[in-house]
Amino acid sequence: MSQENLDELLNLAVQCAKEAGKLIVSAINKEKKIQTKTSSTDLVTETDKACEELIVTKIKDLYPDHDIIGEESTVLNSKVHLTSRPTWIIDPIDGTTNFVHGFPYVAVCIGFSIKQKVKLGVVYNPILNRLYYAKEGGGAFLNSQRIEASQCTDLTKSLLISEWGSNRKPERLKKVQENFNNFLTCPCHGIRSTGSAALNMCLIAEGRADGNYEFGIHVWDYAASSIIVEEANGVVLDVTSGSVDLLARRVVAAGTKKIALEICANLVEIQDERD
Ligand code: LIP
Repeated sequence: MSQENLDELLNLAVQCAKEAGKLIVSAINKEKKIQTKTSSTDLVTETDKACEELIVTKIKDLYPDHDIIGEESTVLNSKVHLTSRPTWIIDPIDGTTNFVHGFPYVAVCIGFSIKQKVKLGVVYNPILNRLYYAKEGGGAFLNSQRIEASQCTDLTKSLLISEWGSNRKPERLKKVQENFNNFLTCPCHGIRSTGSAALNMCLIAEGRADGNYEFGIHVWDYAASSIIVEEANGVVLDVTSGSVDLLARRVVAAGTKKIALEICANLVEIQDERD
């Protein structure tokens, strides 16, 4: 795909994210219709659905032959079909629990892949007005300013980010806690959680924190932000230390390869069914 085409697609993704952002801004302080998905802590609202519909309609209008994977149009517990074809990967609201509570870490995520490789990504927090974007080979940006990941190479001087996740099965939670304990006793300087996997990764891209890991997320939570981290000269890996696996439902992101590998080495693995 030529640079011009990639620019066109990036512009479309930004436009879609901004339009969806308007719906989020107008709904965040109002009463919401909340439904649950896989458990009582996995939420969806009418605004998630409206944002996804808006984005999908806009994309289909211009690129009817492209594939689309959207969080809310993916049937629960069904497999995601990420092929080599041009594919848009959409999370209309990453951080739905935050949205429900009016906690301002929510983001529209739009990624685009070809041959299962992410070519561009947009992550937009309309509440805090933070628009992150990147395209392959073009650097990463926050509100038009170039961003760079941190240079930290010492885990004991790092600020990490991770999440508890929405799956609260006791045996799983025990492993999540074990991972928090490992890094806290390492000791890293601290561990933060925003409640949005995508915004966590963007904080790595802008060098506000040094390392991030999360298990149990889905392709729409980390596809767009993965290229933003990479284009900010950060590192994105699978927890096995290999290349990132978009369907593995887990990711490690860091400013440097050393921190990324040390996070991988210290993690207790949590098994989730692949997307
Ligand atoms: C959320 C993730 C968050 C994770 C939650 C949830 P959603 O995505 O971004 O990091 O811990 O369990 O999956 O459902 O708000 O798009």
